[in-house]
Amino acid sequence: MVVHESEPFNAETSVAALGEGSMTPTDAFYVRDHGPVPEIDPHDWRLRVHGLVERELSLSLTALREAFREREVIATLQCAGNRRAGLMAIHDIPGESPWGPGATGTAAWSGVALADVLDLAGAAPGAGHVGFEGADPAAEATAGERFGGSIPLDKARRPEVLLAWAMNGHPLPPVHGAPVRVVVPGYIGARSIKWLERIELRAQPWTGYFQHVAYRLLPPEGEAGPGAGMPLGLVALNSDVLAPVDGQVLTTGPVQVRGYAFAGGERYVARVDVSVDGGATWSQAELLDDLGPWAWRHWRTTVHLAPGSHEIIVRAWDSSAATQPDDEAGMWNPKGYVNNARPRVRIQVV
Ligand SMILES: Nc1nc2c(c(=O)[nH]1)N[C@H]1C(S)=C(S)[C@@H](COP(=O)(O)O)O[C@H]1N2
Ligand SMILES: [Mo]
Repeated sequence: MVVHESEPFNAETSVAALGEGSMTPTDAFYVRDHGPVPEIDPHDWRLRVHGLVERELSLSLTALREAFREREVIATLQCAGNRRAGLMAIHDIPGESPWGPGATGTAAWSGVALADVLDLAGAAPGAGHVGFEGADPAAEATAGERFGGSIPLDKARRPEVLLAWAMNGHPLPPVHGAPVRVVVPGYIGARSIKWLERIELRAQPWTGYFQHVAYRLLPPEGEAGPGAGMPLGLVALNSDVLAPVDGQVLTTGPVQVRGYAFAGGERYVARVDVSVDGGATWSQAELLDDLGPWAWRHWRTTVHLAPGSHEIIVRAWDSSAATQPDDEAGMWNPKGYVNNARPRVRIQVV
């Protein structure tokens, strides 16, 4: 992993580990923590469900496991700051980590459907959003505020949204949210709250720091503040190249170009195009393992290049016929979120 910060721990999956396959091994999966990993005894852990509900609940891990059907979903998590390094190269972003392409990964998550828990609690009239709160206080926010966020009730009722206790067939490791985390496929990673302790049905979206101040897209000249900019939720179509790497020197012969593409939201990756002539012509990459509607697609293609320097450009397309923006500079924003510009890799062929 590439470590950006040791306390709190923040590290991204290396390009080499991403390139090993479409499923990301747990020990290489990126970690994004805003505070220290809380110590939670799974026997004492309770999940409180309250707010605009017909019945308040307090559920132990055993109750969760026994009262509801276990489900598994393969889903890609992607941090809103994935690929921020590309934006920082244009103009500095103080106080934020220079995440490369590895603030994303795909795992098999198992647990119960949030929808089943919500059915038991019953949504009271006026409930429109489901808020989640973790056990970890974060230094960035007002003293004592824990990490949290919300999603619309309509999304919360979809079967793919999990309260997960396992990742890739093993209990969740502490850094990934043990004993139970939320997994919201298609949404920015920040809505997949780790170390979940509280679910609150609300009339309005979460007003805590991590949704009302942070994880919002500001205009280039904007300043962060409560309610400033637009809240990020659904992930935007993105892709990156895993091989060859920028600056690599290759010998003449066929060159395999590989990478990932993630559509986000409820869209899927429809096509990935690769250009080796500055975007004048494009060829289509082969889409690899289809892991279902909530996962990225790895892709690959082979190109032939004459000796000299070349720039490889990639553009993914999604099922809404949208493609990635051409220009990284045009995506710059003060917090460095949503860099989904077409990736470009410069290589030398000798
Ligand atoms: N409680 C809590 N949940 C959290 C966070 C956090 O700091 N605290 N970070 C969020 C962010 S920004 C992301 S991208 C994902 C990362 O999940 P991972 O560390 O398991 O990869 O967790 C989210 N859930
Ligand atoms: Mo994130």
